[in-house]
Amino acid sequence: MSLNRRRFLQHGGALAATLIAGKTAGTDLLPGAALCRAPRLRKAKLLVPAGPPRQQLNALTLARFVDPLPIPEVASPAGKRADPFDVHRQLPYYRMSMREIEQTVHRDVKPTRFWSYGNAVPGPVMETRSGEGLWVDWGNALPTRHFLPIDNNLHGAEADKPEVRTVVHVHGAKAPPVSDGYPDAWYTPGHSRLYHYPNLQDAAMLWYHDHTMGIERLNVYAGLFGPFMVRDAAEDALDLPKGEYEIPLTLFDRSFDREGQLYYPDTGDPEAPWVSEAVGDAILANGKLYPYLDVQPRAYRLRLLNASNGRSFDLTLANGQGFHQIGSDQGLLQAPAPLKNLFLAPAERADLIIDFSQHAGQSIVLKDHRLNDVMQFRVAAGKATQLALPTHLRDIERIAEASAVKTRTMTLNEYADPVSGEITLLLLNGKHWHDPVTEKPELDTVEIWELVNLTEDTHPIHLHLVRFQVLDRRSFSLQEYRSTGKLVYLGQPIPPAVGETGWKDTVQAYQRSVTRIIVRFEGYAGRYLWHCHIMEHAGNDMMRPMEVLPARRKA
Ligand SMILES: [Cu+2]
Repeated sequence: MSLNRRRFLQHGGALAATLIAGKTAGTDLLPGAALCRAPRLRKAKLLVPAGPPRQQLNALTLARFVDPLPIPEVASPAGKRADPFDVHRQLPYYRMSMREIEQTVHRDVKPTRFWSYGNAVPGPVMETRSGEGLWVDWGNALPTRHFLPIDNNLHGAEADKPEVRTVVHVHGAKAPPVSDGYPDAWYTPGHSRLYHYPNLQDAAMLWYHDHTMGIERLNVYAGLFGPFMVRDAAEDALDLPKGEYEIPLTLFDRSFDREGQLYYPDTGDPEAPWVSEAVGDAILANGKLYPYLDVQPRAYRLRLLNASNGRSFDLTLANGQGFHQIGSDQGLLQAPAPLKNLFLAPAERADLIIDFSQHAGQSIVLKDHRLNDVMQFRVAAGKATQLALPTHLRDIERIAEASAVKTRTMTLNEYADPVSGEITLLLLNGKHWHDPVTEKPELDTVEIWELVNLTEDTHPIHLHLVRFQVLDRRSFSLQEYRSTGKLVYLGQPIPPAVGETGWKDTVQAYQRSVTRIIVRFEGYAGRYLWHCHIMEHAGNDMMRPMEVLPARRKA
């Protein structure tokens, strides 16, 4: 099964895949250049489809700050069910139903068709506490026809498969394999799956989203995602802003047509519509374009999630004001980190404290890349309330490198059509999704994973089940690697940014760098996966199974 082969044949029969990094790497960095300081941004590329002209909406022309920021509702349990590990204990039981909805993304845009887990996109917030498990019945009540361009050449999306299939993964959850939402465990409209989440993990903002083999990128683009908050006593003790002063803020980009409908870019070839990236010009905050939020002159806690298919955000406040990052993917940092900007790749989360106490009566715009307006905070006039931010948040035990029983060196690969230069395939360690499992860590052991990124792009790499720590990043000579297969480093290892020094589940693997992470495989044995979280990449074929083996009995 070879998408790239078919595409190559279309372009004159050339069968040799060219490693795109090698082909285009004409500008190797100077030795010692601070490559790792900031990841290169992905080129925003809006492809225009052939066929009947469908006029794209230019989101930049829309009026700013005319709609209030929606705050997603909190999901309510439908009842109780027994804990599978303790039948005397009852756990909350939720019914989440996927269905087609209409949502107005902006005052001046016609209602948009979305697919949602509730009444809106993002879906309702799941709220739970560490150690308090819950059940979710994820029902598929969607139509049987998809409204976004399926590519039957992609593995798992062949023409013999039903168009509409779903399976839900809670990103960052330490969940048993049967509840993890394996991509092949999809089901069709009219069916549901009951998943149990033990939530034996620290307080953190997780998120649920579709993970269906071959069409995850389309299901998520259609709107199938939402926040999942885990709380715990350590977090409670810090007395951080809560209730109306804690705002879940999910950012995602989209393109729209003039009728207000979602526009997903394609190649123009209905037989092979997959594109390697889908970056839209419209940035939605909790499902609105350029919303505003009325705030008090006091500190707020913002729980940020980047739910974009492929866009990274670089967020700043237009008045130059800084903020504190207090948490990342898997919970609180050891100490608050003062920042002027926040770089957030797809699937990453950031827990921020923004203090408006010095800005009573002002309006402050949140910007992306210092250019695009995202949303506006309108600070009320009146007496300010001060927050004494704790200086210590949580103890983060550093995993000692010496405790690792294995180091895996794995490459990140892109392959391009030699004629058009377009990316046709992406792999991890040169292997396809359906190749035999090669990553088989043993439960309760520590491993170091070296991600050798041979491409020109930053890839956010996510491992299911586990949390990990970022060790360092180091740039290397791609030319040398291509000619000799050896890693020749161009500088010293660069430690993780301060916001990456806590527990992570997604790491930005910078271009032409080796990114090292250290992982303790905890929780459950069984079949999981790891993949790039640019959804167009994961779908073709930057995703690999991972088998966590049972712990060996200690002698
Ligand atoms: Cu990628």
